[in-house]
Amino acid sequence: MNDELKEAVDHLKTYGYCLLKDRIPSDVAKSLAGRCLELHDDDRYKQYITGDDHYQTLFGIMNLDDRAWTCASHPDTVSIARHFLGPSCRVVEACSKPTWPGATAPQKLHVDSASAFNEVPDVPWMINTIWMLTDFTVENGATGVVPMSHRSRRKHPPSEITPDSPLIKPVTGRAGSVMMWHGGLFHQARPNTSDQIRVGLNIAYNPSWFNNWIEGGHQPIWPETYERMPEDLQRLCPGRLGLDREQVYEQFGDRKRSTRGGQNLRDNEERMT
Ligand SMILES: O=C(O)CCC(=O)C(=O)O
Repeated sequence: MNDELKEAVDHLKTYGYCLLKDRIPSDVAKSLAGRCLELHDDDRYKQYITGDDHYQTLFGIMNLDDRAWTCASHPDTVSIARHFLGPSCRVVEACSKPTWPGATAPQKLHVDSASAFNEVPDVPWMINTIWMLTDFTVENGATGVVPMSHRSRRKHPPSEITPDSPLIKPVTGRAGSVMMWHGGLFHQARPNTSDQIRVGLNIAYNPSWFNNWIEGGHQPIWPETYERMPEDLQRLCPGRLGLDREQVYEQFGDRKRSTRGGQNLRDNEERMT
């Protein structure tokens, strides 16, 4: 690991997040942003979208655009994810997250995938990333983080941290940069008061012991997607292959939401080609 990455690891350890600037060319990032917006607009993918007119998540991008692979297998993010989660960590989801102008309310401040724990572990259970497919600015909704909050071991941020809290720091960067964070960090998509759409590509890395059912909506990698992947990416997506969540993840409790079928998504994709 080079000195720059070591510094990023130290930053993530101390503050709960780090920023890697300009990891893919900005024109590649922007063209992927354009494609993501087309997918959000396409009725065939509506069932894989959560959110409203101002902020959405579209799950399953690894199966829909191979350019997401470049981000998921980027040597720098993978090296940092492996540092925290071990050599067998895996890519579990890539989803696009646009914020449109007029999004005046921020996303709820939250922690990732911690709600099912009785006690939040003191080792990371997720290293999350958001690739800036457009520039991320203070005005257009750059992700806000509460530095050092990953050490709190809370399942939910305290209600005292209100949306206007000075504890929330926007993480800005040029298109092609990526922010990484510990799943326990309090964070949110911020309001978009600009006239530009902000598009992020959120890619999560989990350790092999983590049950991905917890994160409602996460779609598995389809077997045929896996077949087409280069070997280094296959190493990051082992085992859990299938067309929908029920085929792949252990289900538990009453979390039977977001069980939308990958088969339909695949059929739709076939109709497109
Ligand atoms: O879209 C953003 O800026 C935040 C994404 C987020 O909260 C998440 O992926 O957990």
